[in-house]
Amino acid sequence: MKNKQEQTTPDPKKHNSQLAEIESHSVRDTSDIHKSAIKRVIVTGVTGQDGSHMVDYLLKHTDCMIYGTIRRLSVENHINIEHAKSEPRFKLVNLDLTDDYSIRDTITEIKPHYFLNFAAQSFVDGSWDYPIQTWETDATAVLHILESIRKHAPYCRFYNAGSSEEFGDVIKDPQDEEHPLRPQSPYGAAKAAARHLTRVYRESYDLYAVQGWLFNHEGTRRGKEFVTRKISHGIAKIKLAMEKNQDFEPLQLGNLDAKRDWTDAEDFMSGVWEMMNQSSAKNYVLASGKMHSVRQFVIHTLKCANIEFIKKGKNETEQFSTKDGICIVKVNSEFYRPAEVHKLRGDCSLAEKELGWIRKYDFKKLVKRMYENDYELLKNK
Ligand code: NAP
Ligand code: G4F
Repeated sequence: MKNKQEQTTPDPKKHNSQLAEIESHSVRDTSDIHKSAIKRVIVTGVTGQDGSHMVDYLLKHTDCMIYGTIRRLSVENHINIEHAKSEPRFKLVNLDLTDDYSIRDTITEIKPHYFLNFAAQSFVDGSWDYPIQTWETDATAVLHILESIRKHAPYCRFYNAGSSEEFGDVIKDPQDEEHPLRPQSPYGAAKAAARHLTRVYRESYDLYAVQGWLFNHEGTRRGKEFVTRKISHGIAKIKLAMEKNQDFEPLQLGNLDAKRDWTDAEDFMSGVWEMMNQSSAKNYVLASGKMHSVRQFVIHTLKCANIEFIKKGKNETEQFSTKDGICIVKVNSEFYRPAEVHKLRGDCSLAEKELGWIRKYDFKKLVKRMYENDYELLKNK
């Protein structure tokens, strides 16, 4: 693994003096930017799953000063970063990706060494409902970031969160860095456009700009509209109702045949950070190399919950019931998508070889972790 220095836990004494140094510097002064003892990292999307995990990763493994961006919402949603807010090396700043002034101002004010862009309209299904907003957030905003970096902070290393959705209608299994982009959704198309822009800026202006291909990654901070969390949360709720002898509504899902390569989100953070700290910029696939269907995710979660079930029906009539015939999970075609990515499985051998990237959690551990977390959360509510 490269950049070992960045990987160690910071010495608190050294750290406080470095913090004092950073406070005494005007961030507008770029003359000694490379001499600065502490690197400044902008992380967008810190209220979401990945941004918040990246904040935790950087706090634990580096000395960096972290600027986490948030946008104004009517109701605060800081649950994923509440624990980090008291950290002196973590600051919240306002940035909305749909406002190019706010992107430019944030970059000119902070003069970051790294800009890690995790913010996005990240829900594939939603991208058919609001395609323009998806394009503006996931493609146009990336262009604004690249332009601001080029003009105001060309030394800044840029990461954009790319997706296996860009591979879309896949033509080989597993997919590696050579697989063509064949997106199937407005979301996938926007991420593919961002990929081209990132490459064009890297090649035209010699920027360190990368867009990794991250396959699905999940965990206890996953939004509840994504299928894994919808299942872990839905089945935990049903289990608690069963324990209290209460009635419950069945969990309703769409395409159970869809197959994904699911990894624990925490495992991806070291891979992203390594991608940012190579001698030259290169895009890598991060994935587990294992593929499971949505149906298998349901079955493993039911097993974690110790719920015995009988499976019957096919396609739109498929359902999982208790031995007494009470429906637990059923298909609802309302959750089918206008176009589906049927299967995704990543080949991460390049990242393993060149970045030394390794994972801690496999599929079963991930499912167990998610189910147990939701069960405890609901039980203690
Ligand atoms: P997430 O949990 O949905 O988080 C998205 C973040 O983006 C939230 O913090 C959200 O803020 C912020 N955001 C949305 N619109 C914004 C705007 N206009 N201005 C500023 N911030 C905005 O997503 P995630 O799972 O962490 O994914 C992180 C990134 O990786 C995304 O770019 C996603 O497309 C990509 N990705 C994810 C996966 C995966 O499996 N998780 C796989 C491949 C790629 P609010 O809280 O205010 O809404
Ligand atoms: O959990 P999903 O919504 O994730 P999806 O579409 O794969 O996208 C996620 O992974 C991408 C990486 O490949 C990211 F770029 C993206 O930001 C996001 O994090 O759906 C997974 C599969 C789909 O095939 C969907 O049709 O599950 C199927 N599914 C079946 N029933 C369902 C449902 N998906 C959702 N959300 N809800 C259902 O009820």
